[in-house]
Amino acid sequence: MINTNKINEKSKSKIGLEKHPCFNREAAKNFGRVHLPVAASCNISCNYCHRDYDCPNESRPGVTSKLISPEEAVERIWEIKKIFENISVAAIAGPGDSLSEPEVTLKTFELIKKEFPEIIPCMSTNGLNLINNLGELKNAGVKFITVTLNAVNAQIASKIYRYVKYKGVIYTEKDAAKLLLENQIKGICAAVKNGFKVKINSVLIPGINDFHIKELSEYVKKSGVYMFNVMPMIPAEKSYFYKIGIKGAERKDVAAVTKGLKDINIMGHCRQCRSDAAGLLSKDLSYMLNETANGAETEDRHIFFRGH
Ligand code: CLF
Ligand code: SF4
Repeated sequence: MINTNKINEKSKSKIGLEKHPCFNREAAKNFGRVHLPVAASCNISCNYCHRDYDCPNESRPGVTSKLISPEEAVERIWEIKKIFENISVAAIAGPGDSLSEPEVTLKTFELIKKEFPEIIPCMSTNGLNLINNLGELKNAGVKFITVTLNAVNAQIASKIYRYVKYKGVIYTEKDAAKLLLENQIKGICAAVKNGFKVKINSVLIPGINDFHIKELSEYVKKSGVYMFNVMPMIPAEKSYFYKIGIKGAERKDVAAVTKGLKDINIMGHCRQCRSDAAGLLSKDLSYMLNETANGAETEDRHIFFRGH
């Protein structure tokens, strides 16, 4: 395990690592994040996903967040700060992919930079369109990026993705996997080189990539990525994997595949939070914001439906 205490205190403070609840377990005790569900569409199709729900790459499967505009995102930050003051991070993590339609995501970050210069902007993505948007993300003040990378082998990746839509062309099978993987690696390398703090999320899929986690971790180590987060797959209802009976993974499966990994900063406190999560990682307050926005709380606090 990398000793994060060794990181120079000054550089920590400059990028905000000391206040990021996901990139720093200690910070999670006091600081919270707010997710801004502005990203509607997705440019790829993962076999464990169904687009009635949030992107399961960083979200709780089966949850549907209400889509909001960039202006409403700013309002959402004001609202959550009234309830929980220690919001240090504002992030975009769905409900689709943050960079499928980058204009909305970039506009949201621009508005945040003007209104809340003290808040750390963070974003997660499948990585297909990362390399094409890094400059704009940097200009918009983004410092923390998470890329979901489920394989570093195109053969394995081709079992995880059904298609990839890129620059107006739809790719399938091995072509889709190869293109996605190439763009993910290019995006990750460039992000690290340009000073972003990068985390890699890998969804653990039994029988598909569980035997591949060690190889993935080797790539993470040599890439200069800051943190590695292995998440158990819970296939969304109606997803391809769900239909063909591929079982999800559990936390104990994650523990088993990450146990022997050395010299790597493994995230052990991820909550697979929803794309509109708000507050401490350990205490989601999004239902309070949703009550305000919707006028009334839905029966199941974890599920409410998109207005589009
Ligand atoms: Fe959100 Fe992700 Fe930024 Fe954190 S979540 S975009 S890095 S601010 Fe955190 Fe939630 Fe786990 Fe993600 S607990 S799912 S790792
Ligand atoms: Fe679903 Fe994959 Fe797109 Fe996320 S990146 S919304 S999991 S298809």
